[in-house]
Amino acid sequence: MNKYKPPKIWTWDKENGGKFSKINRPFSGSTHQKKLPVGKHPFQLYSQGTPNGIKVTILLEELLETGIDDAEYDAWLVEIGKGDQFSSGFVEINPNSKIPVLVDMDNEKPINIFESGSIILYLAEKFNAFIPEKLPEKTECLNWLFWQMASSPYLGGGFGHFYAYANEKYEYPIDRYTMETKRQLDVLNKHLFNKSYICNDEYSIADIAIWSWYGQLVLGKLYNSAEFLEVNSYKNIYDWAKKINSRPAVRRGKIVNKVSGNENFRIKERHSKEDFSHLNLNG
Ligand SMILES: N[C@@H](CCC(=O)N[C@@H](CS)C(=O)NCC(=O)O)C(=O)O
Repeated sequence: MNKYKPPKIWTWDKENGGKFSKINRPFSGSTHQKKLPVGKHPFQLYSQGTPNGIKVTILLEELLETGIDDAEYDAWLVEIGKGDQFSSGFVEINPNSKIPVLVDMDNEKPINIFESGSIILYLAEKFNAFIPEKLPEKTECLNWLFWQMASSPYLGGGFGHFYAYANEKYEYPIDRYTMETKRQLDVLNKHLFNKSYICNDEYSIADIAIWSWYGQLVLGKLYNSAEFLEVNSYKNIYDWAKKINSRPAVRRGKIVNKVSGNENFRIKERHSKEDFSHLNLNG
């Protein structure tokens, strides 16, 4: 039986907290002065290749794939494990100190966009692509985009944190968040029954957002948890995830700003399509 009794007032214990204990703090703001680099393209992305980060690089690569050259971008690495998200330059464009952040320079005054859902919605609307035009279909797409934004914190911050990152493993939070993660997988698996894509049989930003978390999870790419969660039992998600994984833009987008995994399939920074040319991304 755990003897912990919360004190009257919580105090910050710097050493207690697992993988991110050295960088997370109970307040906001910058820890050091540093300007952000700026490249030559219309979009400047400050990010890391996490599931939230790759939503944006996948969409930018999809836009480029369809011939929209105005979606050219520089992707700068913000290494969150090293605390780069607390630089003065980063906090100026996102007071919440979380990647990804996109800056649209193609405007009288640059537009800062944070929250991955807001970024991909902005891009889809700006280029009128990967989002349905008519309100009923668009609403269906946004339902699922917001579903992902609201659901994944239970998967990442809940399940992923306690199952994979926490120093000590506790049954209570792992049970609670595994239950919720499996419930979400079941919702998605049922939704994808007899469907090619998340909304209206049309590949959209909802697919990109959901694939980055739940697609990768079911393909065994997150938290070393495939067996524990029995991801193979979610057959409709698996088929959909495989299909999306084979798209050339997804193959490029998912490796941008990556700092972990196979070293041969990582692009630290992306400044042009040539950055991928030495890689065989067909396998
Ligand atoms: N809801 C936000 C979440 C962003 C987020 O949590 N980013 C993580 C990486 S995936 C981060 O920057 N973590 C750094 C930190 O917590 O200090 C979004 O979708 O953009």
